[in-house]
Amino acid sequence: MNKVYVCLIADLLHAGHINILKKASKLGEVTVGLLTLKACGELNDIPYLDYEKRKEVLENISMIKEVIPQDSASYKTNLTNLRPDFVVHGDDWKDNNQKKYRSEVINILKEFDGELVEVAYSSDINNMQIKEQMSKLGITTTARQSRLRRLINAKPVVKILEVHNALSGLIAENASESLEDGELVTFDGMWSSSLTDSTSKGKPDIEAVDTTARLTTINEIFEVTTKPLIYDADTGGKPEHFEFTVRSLERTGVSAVIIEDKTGLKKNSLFGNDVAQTQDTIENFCHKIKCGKSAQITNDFMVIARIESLILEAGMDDALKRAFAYVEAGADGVMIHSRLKDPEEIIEFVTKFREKDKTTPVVVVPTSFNSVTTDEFADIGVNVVIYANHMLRAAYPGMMNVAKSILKHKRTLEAEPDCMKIKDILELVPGTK
Ligand code: SPV
Ligand code: MG
Repeated sequence: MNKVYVCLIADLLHAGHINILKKASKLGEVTVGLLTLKACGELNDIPYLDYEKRKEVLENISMIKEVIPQDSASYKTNLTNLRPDFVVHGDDWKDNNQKKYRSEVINILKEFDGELVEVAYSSDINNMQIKEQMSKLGITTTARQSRLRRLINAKPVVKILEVHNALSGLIAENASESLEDGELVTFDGMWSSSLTDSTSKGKPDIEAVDTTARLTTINEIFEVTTKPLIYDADTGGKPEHFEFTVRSLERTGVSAVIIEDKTGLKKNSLFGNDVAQTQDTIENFCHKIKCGKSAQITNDFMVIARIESLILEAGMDDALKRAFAYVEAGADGVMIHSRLKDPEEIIEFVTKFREKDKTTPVVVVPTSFNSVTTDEFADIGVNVVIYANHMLRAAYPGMMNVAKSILKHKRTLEAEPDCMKIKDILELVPGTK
């Protein structure tokens, strides 16, 4: 009997999959290599269902003899072990982000005279279209909230974009870029920044905008988006107040909160020691983390501890000591911050932290050390990169220039090239017509 290998995610099974399996089972005994969450992450295609649930469905399909895990987007390990006579795949991978894996499969099959059989892919039905339709329907609070943990587990690095209103939320939701190797890149989620939320309300970043106002903004963002959101809760306030914040965030569907280990009147970290800022004691901050963790009611919500030792020039040893203490106290992740342009101290922190702790998610906010790419952060063991203020910083100069131009020219003719076309703004938000 010939051995046939088919690789699947099998999240949303449809007629296209059945067509491939029919073809495969005619050729011999079918082994399905089911992509694990990590492998799906490499393809930027995070399934709704976990591995075991997807496996159970496939195991009950009579055309399939066996389901084995494929732990990487590359077929290499499974094909080398199994040495199948045939690999069957839809022909859509000739031009999509799986192109390079297709070439690899062809080369591996040559080693033992295997053959690649490609089935014409039904263009009227595909996963991406189904997922797009589903996301248009919206998302439940729980599905959005749990998504961040799934993304962190699945992807080498999670990319988060700052949002300060629903319109910037739409950018985080929809912006995409096709890279040279065919990979389509998008943002994974959103950051509600204390700096840009306060600034867009004309207030300083000193915890002057209360949680209710912050949540109103988030609800507006959530009305038009489906991606997960990380909330910047500044110091988290008093532990007793932080417990309520955690509950409110969870109820809204926020995935994670980041609190920083400062106390007293909070000032933005990027001032560093140029303004008076006090770091909390390890003991107090651990207590606050514990209060937050015991207040949450879902398993998925994350409390992430932000270490300000490098910002306040308290040294690397202090930063590391705090990181380990905060994890010990129950933090689901650590964020390390720096205001130096040179990424050296961030790299040193992450490397030293990873020597002792291989799993706790590490978050960075590369506003100052902006030369490092997301891929480079992934390579040193960072899990989440937050682009923390760029949407608002991009919008403000554009608006100011146009306002000045109107004053100068006493009309808008000269400002038009710097403005979006009226036709485009009318069509920007679906349903305007
Ligand atoms: C924010 O975006 O509000 C942050 C990051 O807390 S930073 O401004 O760099 O402190
Ligand atoms: Mg902040």
